[in-house]
Amino acid sequence: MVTSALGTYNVRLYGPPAMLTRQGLPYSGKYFLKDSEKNFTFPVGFLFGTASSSYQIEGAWNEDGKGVNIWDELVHKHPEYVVDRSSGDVACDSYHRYRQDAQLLKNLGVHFYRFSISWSRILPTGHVNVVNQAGIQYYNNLINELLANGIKPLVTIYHWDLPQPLQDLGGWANPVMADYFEDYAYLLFSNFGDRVKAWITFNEPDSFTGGYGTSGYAPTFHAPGIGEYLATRTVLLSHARVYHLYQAYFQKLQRGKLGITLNIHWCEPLTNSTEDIKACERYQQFKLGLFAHPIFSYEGDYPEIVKLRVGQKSKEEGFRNSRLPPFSLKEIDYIKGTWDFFGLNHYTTVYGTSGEEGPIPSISRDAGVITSQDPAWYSTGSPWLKVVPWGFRKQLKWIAQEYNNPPVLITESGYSDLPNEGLNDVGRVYYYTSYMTEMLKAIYEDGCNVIGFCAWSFLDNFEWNSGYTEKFGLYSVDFSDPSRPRVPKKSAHVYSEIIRSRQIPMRYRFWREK
Ligand code: GBH
Repeated sequence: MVTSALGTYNVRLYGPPAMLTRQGLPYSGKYFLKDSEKNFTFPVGFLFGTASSSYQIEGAWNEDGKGVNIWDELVHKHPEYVVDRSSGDVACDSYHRYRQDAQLLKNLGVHFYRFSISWSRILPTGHVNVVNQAGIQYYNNLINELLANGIKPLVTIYHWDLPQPLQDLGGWANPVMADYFEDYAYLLFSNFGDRVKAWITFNEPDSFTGGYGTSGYAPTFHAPGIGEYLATRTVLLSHARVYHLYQAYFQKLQRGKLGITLNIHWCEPLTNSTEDIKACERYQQFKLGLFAHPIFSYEGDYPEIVKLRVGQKSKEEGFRNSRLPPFSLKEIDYIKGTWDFFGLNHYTTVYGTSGEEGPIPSISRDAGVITSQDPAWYSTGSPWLKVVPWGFRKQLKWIAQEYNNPPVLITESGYSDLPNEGLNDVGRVYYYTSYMTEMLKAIYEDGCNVIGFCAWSFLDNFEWNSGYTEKFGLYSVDFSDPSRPRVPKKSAHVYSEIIRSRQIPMRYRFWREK
């Protein structure tokens, strides 16, 4: 039995000492055997899981009293936003097939399953005035089924599917949303907290706040350089509210852990010029630091460089105040330290060079970095996703140095099938084995405090604006068959072997890097 930053698990815990500091990396690695065998073995207590999200897998979009959320609304009213004009109306039908899902997860051997709760399924109006008991029942069933199969639930409270009635009030651009998010979280802790011991408030705010700027994500509200910052502010305050709520009313009894999941690509300087090195640092600060600095740094608040650049640009553009609304000292203090672990989604790497592109105003111009990728890097089925294992190690080291080595849980990492890759998904096998090898180097050689790894995704599913054209699953799903059969890909077998042996299998240790 071990108690890690993720809760108590039935494995022994052993990890690198947390002795990195902001000043540097004093950790020498001398406590770890340097032989190659050790370097391909996971620390005892390291946890494995796989992930999904409600809108992407559940289906049953209008069943048993569920309300309409912003993705239902987008795909029904504007099917042109999804390349194959598909929707999550049925998706993997996990609403009806959760028992089978739990069985497959058991076969995989994962310690935990990361899934998200559909706010509208529980609160159809978005508010607590109407509680949909069928929704509560569904998540009770899922949680109980997982626990019965020896799998711990890791619950994401918000993975992008805001109730439409709350969007009609402005969604995350409206600070009042913090009240409603707190009400919703209170209900979740009260109903599920006796069995759920690990919570994530938000999945990837950098992604979904894009829905207030330039991206095709719901609510596709276009206010670049303004909307994202308004939403960011509300999301950070909402996260802090829920952390404090849990500490004040639930922690003593339920003893769970709570964190947030942030996403970031590693940004490698295109040249070794000072300008490019600085540009890549800005990339980290604008995309990760914007959310991580207020929560995980000693000082709190947005990163200095972000406040400085948005302030300057806003002035140049004729705004009276910075487009990045400031936090009060009280708010800075309130947000700071609201974490038990750092959830990280990491997929890929980009090159960064100093320069400005995009609309005026925009976050992209505020950041002042132009990104590209190397055509020589291995491709996947997603244009943005290249297989760059070494970037993962650098990213982990950056986080350890910047935020004093917090416990990092990899809440997502994954690969989308190349066309016709089918069940023999060797590209995904390479992705996972090479990324995990780099992660082990970060743990053993750099002293990074990585506590677990979660593969995105459990099943092929509804990949947002890409519909069903990009497949991230360890299991393939036949979306033309009403019974949505799930079949393990080669990578599912390899992942399972890794979890059971706690090692990178010998035959995958010698990939040549590109
Ligand atoms: C995650 O986002 C999500 O949490 C998950 O729901 C999703 O299924 C998974 O990854 C796979 O994508 O086409 O150039 O506009 C990953 C981060 C940020 C990646 C936005 C895609 C759009 C790139 N995503 N990005 S582009």
